Amino acid sequence: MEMSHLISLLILLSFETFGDSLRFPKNFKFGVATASYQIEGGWNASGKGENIWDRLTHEHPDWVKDHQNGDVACDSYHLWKQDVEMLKYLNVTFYRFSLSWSRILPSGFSNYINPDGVRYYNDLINELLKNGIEPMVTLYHWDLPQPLQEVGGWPNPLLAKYFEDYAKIAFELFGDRVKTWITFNEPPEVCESGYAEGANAPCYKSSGIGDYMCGKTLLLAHARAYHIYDKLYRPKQKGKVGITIDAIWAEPKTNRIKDIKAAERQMQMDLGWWAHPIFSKSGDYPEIMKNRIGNLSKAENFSSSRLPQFTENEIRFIQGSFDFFGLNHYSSWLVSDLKIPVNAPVSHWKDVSVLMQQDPKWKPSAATWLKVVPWGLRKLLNWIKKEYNNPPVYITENGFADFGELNDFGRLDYLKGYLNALLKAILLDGCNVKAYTCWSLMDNMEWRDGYTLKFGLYYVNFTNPKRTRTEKASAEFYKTIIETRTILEDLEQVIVL
Ligand code: GOI
Repeated sequence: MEMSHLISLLILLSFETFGDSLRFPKNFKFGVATASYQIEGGWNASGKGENIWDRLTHEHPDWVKDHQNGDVACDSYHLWKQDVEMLKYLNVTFYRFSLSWSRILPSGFSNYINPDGVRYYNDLINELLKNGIEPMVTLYHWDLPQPLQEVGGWPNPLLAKYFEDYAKIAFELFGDRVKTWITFNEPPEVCESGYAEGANAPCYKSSGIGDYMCGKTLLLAHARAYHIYDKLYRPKQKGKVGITIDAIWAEPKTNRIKDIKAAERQMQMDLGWWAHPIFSKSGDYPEIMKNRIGNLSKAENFSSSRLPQFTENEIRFIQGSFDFFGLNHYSSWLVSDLKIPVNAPVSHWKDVSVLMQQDPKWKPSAATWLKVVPWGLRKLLNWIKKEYNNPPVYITENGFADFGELNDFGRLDYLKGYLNALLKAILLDGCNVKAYTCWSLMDNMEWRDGYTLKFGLYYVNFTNPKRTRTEKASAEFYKTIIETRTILEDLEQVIVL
């Protein structure tokens, strides 16, 4: 008997014993996620334009840990039928994937639509629907068309309009079949990693300035896409539009007031930066964010706040532009207050002024930033509930990093812990969570980590030209959760058996 079958047998057996555990609500949805640059390959296939990750990895191969790139990745540009078979096997309700902007609009602008790009997504969407799987589509998962970078990228306010043009075309082309749209994946990463820390393409380093310009454009771009859908497409297509924000849980390191305040400040200035303008009653950036950056800017002798302001109309335009709250969550940090001198270089980190550490007792993963802290998810969901009046939340990513083992018990344990915490948040705390998405369907191109870190439920052989996919133990485990709508409590014991 194969190992994976043995495991699934043990899982099923133990359900006999622990069958009474709490269940996910009937209409709760389970899915898995991927992103275009990370899986598709076909980087210049049939008319696709160049994007900022193509440019970065081709010009600076050394930027990526293993000097690899997404030219072929999982080759889903060709192997999408296999992907759908895997999804079918997992029994997911939905599949979250992203569109490659430059595959559809090679120049980034709406002047020319690439028919082969459109055909690719039509084929994928139709195959999903044929198999009873709902498509959940992200419009922007970090692969900006290069021509839009040449004019400055997201800090350029004009990009909001070009994003709206692109979104409109996507709604027009696919909206008859796609009913869940995510405008942006992780604005904090787009603006912080891309324009402040220089970690992700386009690798700009303008912390405390460029990131805030980027943020303003992104929030307006999101709202434009939301409103154009509302006006032109919702009446007929009847879908939902939201945004996916990534957040850590910031746990105060001590119970001193200044650390409790620091942790709250961290939540407001990283998650609240994006969520407050859209999901709060009052709209606009959180007060604490406007005040701190405004005061610091003055002390630093700037003529006005480094945080560019919205007009009253813009505030109203952005406020309420959601049908759901997309949340990506992986891990937690211990946060304490940090005093940074006024004459220190300008940065977002200086604006927030906190120290972030991880508890050495937390279980590690293959990624330094990812520790296993399931209760952090429950606290985060409760924070969102309280702060934004319990909006419908779709968890659009959650997952674990290892080095690719097929018997991925670390991932299994992570999923068990986080799904248990989620169940408690839903059933005991009344958090309005409607969906859960595991990152990722399969191992893929992990941005700057290349192929060194793995998040997949399926293993992908990247040295085989056929990019063969093999199911891991976690795939069986997740499938069982989906089918039983409950979580096995005593998994470790079962495996020791
Ligand atoms: C997802 O983002 C993403 O959507 C998927 O595409 C992706 O595949 C998936 O993640 C898995 O990666 C140690 C300041 C090293 C600068 C500690 C502070 C590096 C850099 C702690 C704090 C953290 C998930 C990078 C959300 C960005 C990875 C957010 C997870 C880099 C660190 C840091 C650190 C820091 N994060 N991202 N980083």
